[in-house]
Amino acid sequence: MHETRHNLRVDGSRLWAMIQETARFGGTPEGGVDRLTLSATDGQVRDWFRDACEAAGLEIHVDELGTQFALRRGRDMSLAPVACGSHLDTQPTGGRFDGILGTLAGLEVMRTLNDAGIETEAPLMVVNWTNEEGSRFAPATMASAAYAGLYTAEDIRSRRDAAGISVGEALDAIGYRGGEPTGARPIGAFVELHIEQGPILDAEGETIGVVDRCQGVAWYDGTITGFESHAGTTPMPRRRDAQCGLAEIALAAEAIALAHAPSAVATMGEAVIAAPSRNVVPGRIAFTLDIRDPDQGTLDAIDAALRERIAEIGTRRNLAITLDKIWSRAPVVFDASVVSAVESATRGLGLSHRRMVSGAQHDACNLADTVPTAMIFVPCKDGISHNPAESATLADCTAGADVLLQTLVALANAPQAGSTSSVSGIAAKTQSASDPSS
Ligand code: HGY
Ligand code: MN
Ligand code: MN
Repeated sequence: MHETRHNLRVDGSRLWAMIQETARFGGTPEGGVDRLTLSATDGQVRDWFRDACEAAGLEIHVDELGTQFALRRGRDMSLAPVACGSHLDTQPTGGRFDGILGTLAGLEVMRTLNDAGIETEAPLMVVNWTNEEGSRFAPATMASAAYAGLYTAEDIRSRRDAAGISVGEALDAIGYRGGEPTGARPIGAFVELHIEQGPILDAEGETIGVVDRCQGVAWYDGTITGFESHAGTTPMPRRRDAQCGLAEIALAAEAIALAHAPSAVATMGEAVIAAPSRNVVPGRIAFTLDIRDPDQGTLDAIDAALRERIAEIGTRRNLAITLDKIWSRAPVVFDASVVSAVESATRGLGLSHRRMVSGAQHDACNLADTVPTAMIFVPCKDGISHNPAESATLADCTAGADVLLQTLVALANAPQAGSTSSVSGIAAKTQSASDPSS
């Protein structure tokens, strides 16, 4: 039977158990997960994911950047797989759901289809993208960006962490430098389930976010060079205090973002004093800035305003300040047909929902460059994320996985001539598949 049975549902308890079970890899006393990409704990969860996928009859393939592709065969293996998934790496202060929900829900969908004996026309696939977070190695979403052709695998493997370890060395250390060229594996469509990581769905009491866009982002590395001097003997007017310069830059970034309220956000997430000492005026500081907004023109205006303010601060304080944009992603509009497939599946399940823009970056944003892509959000409590207090409910995770199931099967059973029109045909198919009344 080509159609998913519209009463087919995932086993939410089984999904919830996987989320709790994998949280032990890098689990923290606060109940969160600290599992930096390509760390030993990331290696452990990758092994767990590989074993669980193989136990579900999926074929595991690993590319040269360690991304794991778990393939479920379809009736017509000449068709590009319809994929889902997300990431299993976390922030150092990560929670149990960011990335993990979307990856494990994909596995749960495959298990549910196995239990129901349903085979799809096109193959399905669950992907664990390497280094979505960008915390240990920049940029974020680096593996899906390389898959989309935005970087070469060689460039990405050369990126180094604060300890000077390269991505290539870290891949080898956990045995995840795969043999498959990055980007070689076709994907027919990609749907990523993720917690919202913002407050909207939770505040409005909606169950599903039908994500049709993602805001743009710019990451900067900055340095401030002043002059180390004695804390007791250096008169205030003669100081070249890098720390005070940093403080002004942080407040300038905040003020510039507020000037573009309510959409723009600015964050100084890292600041490191070289050779810090309580009785030395700081002379050298490295810092980062993360700027986001749904509009590219606004991002460009913020860039110009930042550079102007930093130049003024440097001149007035006699500091040498550099600001390098090391990564940027323009705002993304997801594929209308896949968004419509998500919306139809959500309606078919009778779940409350709304359209929304993603505030966070995701691997889906890179996939959207080359593959029809959309996202599904579920609420997280108070919008908290990148914090051990990140939490979602079993019911919402289950609802999100059900929308993923219905969407994937409808996409996989729609005619895939590889053209946009065939993807738009998917939406109609989804309507009939998921809408009991049709
Ligand atoms: O930073 C982000 O938007 C993502 O959560 N890594
Ligand atoms: Mn994420
Ligand atoms: Mn994240």
